[in-house]
Amino acid sequence: MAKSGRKAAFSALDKHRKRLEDQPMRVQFAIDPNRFKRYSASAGDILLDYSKNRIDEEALAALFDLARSVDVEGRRDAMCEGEHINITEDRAVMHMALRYQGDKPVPVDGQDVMPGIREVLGRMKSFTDDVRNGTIRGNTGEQFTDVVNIGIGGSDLGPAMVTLALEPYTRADLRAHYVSNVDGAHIHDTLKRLDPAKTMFIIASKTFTTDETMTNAATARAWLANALGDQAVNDHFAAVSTNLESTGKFGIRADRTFGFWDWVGGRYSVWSAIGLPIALAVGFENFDRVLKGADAMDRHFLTTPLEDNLPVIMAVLGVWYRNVWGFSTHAVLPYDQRLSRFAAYLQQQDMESNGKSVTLAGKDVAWSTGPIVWGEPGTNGQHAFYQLIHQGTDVIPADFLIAAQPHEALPPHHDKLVANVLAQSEALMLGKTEDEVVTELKVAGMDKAKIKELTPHKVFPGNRPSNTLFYQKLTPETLGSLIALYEHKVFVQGVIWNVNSFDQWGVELGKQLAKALLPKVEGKATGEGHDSSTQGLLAYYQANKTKD
Ligand code: G6Q
Repeated sequence: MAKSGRKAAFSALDKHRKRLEDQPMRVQFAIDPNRFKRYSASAGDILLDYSKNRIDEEALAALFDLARSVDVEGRRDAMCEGEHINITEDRAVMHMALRYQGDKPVPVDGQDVMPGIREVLGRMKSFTDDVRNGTIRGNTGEQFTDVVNIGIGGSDLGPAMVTLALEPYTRADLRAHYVSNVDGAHIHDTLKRLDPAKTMFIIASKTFTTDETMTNAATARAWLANALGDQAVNDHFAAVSTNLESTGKFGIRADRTFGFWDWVGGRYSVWSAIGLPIALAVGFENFDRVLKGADAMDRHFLTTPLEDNLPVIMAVLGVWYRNVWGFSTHAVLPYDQRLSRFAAYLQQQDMESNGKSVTLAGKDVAWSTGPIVWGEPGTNGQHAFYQLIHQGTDVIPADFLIAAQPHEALPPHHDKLVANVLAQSEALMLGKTEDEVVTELKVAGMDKAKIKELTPHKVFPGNRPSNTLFYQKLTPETLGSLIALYEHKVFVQGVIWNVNSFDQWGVELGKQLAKALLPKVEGKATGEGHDSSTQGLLAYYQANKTKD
């Protein structure tokens, strides 16, 4: 579809918005007892209830028409077939191959990538098995008790999020830590509790050039060598990278180096050897279950008609709110404490992929693209920012996530958690009218004048949209499926917005900027040529960096 075509398509959806403005969800629920049945779908054990959205059959049909008209299905097939859909980096986008469970060849640039993937997975299995069973030990013969993954962005967020999510599958005697920030506090506070003789480091970097990671790796190496001698580096370091020359130069032996490929984007790399710390923490079998769960979602995405396709449904709803209703943020609210880093993970996934303002053809987009994604687990969020979601001036579409079964037998915790998540989405949808508030206050025995004064403050507009994702239990398979679900949602939205979801020039810019400023910060060069703000801040730093 041409650029004007997309713009026209978003405008054409406006008539549906206008119609639905007069039909709040609470009215639609009242007149249609089948609304939940009509607007829910599932994939495996994941149920998506999207009935609490500002939609009706006509609006939804128009949204699926839009997805078809921009050829979501064709673009999806192009991705699977290894086309270089990441056009600015001239790369294929093949993270689905990393978790593919079938036996067909998966060609990229004329070569089947599956043997290479399986070879690395096999090596990951034997390495992680041997560390976990004590066959591979530290330089002094001690069994490893702590693994420190040093990486940032895509080489950190995925494994850190997954390790937290799969806590029930971890062992108390083998802990995973994640160091990412170049702020020395991060590595300092991590290492201060660790014993070098029992600590293994994984240096995770696709490029093996990222400054934060290389700086942290050098500090870790010095810490280890200082305690155990230089020769110990050999036994205590592993690397995950596509740059095998640089891992070798760093001194990491070949049999402790795990490769991946340039057709895996950083934020899509948790399925690759970047998952090594996950496999160490929860065992390779459980890591493999994550892959299997993701593959199951891939099959769903690739084969289910758009109308029943979870990622597509979530994608078109997101486009509906972003481009037709003008809502600019999207909240991810897991009622699952172990998904406490899920929103942060999705923030990268979504905002780095679709935070773009030119089309694939390099022209300015004439419509809004990726929303601001944010969130925290419930119920904690309820005692903080939910106020704004209920009564603020912005409407914030939200995804609630909840398991039917907890991992721990601690009644009544889980029933209470479920009661809270259901109560929130219901309250957001229903709101509370003036009449309801007045009746409530009268019943509470309040006098007329006070009721008049208080009522406007206690009214809730309602009609605030949400999806609920209900799953049986947060198992490795379910987690894999959930991550893949959001990956595909972001992909579909990128197709609708006509942007390249697979490059990240804003991130690359950050990698260059600090390098140029460092000599000036170190005092080896003056700040001349910079704006007066930067010069003033540099001067403040020089004056204060060593002051008592
Ligand atoms: C992800 C981004 C970015 C990247 C980091 C780390 O898609 O490109 O977050 O993962 O900048 O890069 P390296 O793995 O190369 O160190």
